[in-house]
Amino acid sequence: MATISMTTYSNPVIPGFYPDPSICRVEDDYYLVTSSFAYYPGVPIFHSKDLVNWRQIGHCLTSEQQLPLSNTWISGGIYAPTIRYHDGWFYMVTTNVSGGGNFYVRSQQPEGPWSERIAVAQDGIDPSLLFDEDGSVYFQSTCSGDEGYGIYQCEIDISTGKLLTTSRLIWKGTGGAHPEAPHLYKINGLYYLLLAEGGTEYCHMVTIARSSAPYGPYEACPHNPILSHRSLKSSIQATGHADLVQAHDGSWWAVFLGIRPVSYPYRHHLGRETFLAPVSWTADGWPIIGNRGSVESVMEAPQLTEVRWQTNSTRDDFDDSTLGFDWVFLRNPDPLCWSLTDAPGNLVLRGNVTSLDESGAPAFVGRRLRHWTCNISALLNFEPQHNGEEAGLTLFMNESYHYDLAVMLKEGRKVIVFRRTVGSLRTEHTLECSEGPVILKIEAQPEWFHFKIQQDQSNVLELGSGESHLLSTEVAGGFTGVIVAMYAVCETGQGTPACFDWFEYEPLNA
Ligand code: 6LW
Repeated sequence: MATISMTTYSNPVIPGFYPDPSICRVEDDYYLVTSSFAYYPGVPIFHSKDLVNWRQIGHCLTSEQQLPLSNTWISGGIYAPTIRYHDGWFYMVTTNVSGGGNFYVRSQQPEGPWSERIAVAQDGIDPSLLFDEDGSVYFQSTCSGDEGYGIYQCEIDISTGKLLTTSRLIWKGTGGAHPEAPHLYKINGLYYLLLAEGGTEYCHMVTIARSSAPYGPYEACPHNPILSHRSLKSSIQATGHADLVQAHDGSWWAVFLGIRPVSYPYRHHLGRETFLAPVSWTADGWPIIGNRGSVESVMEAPQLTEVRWQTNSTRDDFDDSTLGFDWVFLRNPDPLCWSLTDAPGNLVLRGNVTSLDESGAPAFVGRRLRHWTCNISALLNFEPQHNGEEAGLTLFMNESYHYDLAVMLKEGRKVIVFRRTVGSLRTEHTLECSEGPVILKIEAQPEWFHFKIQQDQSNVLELGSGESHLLSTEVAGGFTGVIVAMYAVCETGQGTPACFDWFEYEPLNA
């Protein structure tokens, strides 16, 4: 670990589809979790010593018992998580909107293993926890209850998740749409309730209120919103869904989600990403995020000793017995569809009947697209035997919006297919392909993706390109971001082994 003093840092601190961040501190260690929706394992957890340099140390949800996802839609599954530390235990509370509702898992080590699900019978999403000095544990979530839509709270027995009190409305926010993402803090004897309002798009904002008692009455901050880019023409938009943390040097910081639209009209395809900003306190005791509620791409760094982590190699040769933390499956994976041992040094995928157009669990191993400009490539050994079966790479936003570059058996011939699926529209280009390995290449630029192949050291051939904005959230909808994945499909259900020898992801002018 290198340690140097920092002067500035760049936002987002965790690029790519890592939304709804929540953070906690244990002495001089920081831990952060984000939403994961229909991807598995769920709830990635990151570690930092300086709030700027983050490394993923695992996932909180790594079993089907913790995370049942079958047939959930792509933006279903796991919504916003909260991570808190108390009395030697880490708690991660979240919602599976596709089964089970609010629950938490706990662990004495942040890297896990985490416990089985502990359900909490309060409705809604965006759950959070406050451990009070008197031993009370307050559970908040945003829901529509018998007192209308807003932030509800109850007390729970943290050893069982059981409710000890009824759920009561504590604040409806300042009047913005969708009051959500509550976090309750006890600071200098007062209870501060942080919210997101306006919806997670371009009207997003962070608001706050405080009270001398946990159930209120809450007085809204006169400086609200304490963070919003809704009226700014900034390269960073939709800032909201924040969590506060006091650093070990006493300074205060906020992590929150934001988006980086590529061009105008605004369209973003990397999803909602995790940003960092300093928090200042007004003379009348209110926190303000960033520069009077706005943030920049480059900001003054925390006065903490910088600790950089060894950066991941740009190439994965699949020589390990397990997949790296970057890799995710789409819903709970079929164990027969992937292997790191059938052909050592390869990731082997076997297509099942689920195609990329269906909400199931295809043979699919992917990672988040985290840069506007990067070169992606993979070496594939695949001699398809069943007509129609294919294996290759996909830039996947959801089942109706994805670009695929694959080796396929079409009418008995081995071809390369470049396919664009954009809503109800589909285009397909094919090119004859000889036997033997092929390198599949995707060159990502801010506004375009270029799809190329190379065989036998021959020249690189471009099959086609696709606009990034057609895979953007504004076009495709949902809460996720583009995933680049290796995949395989076979209508017979027993696909020919597709051996990915290596996968390379090289950011350019990051
Ligand atoms: C998250 C909630 C939200 O739980 O979207 O729009 C949900 N706001 O805060 C998924 O990110």
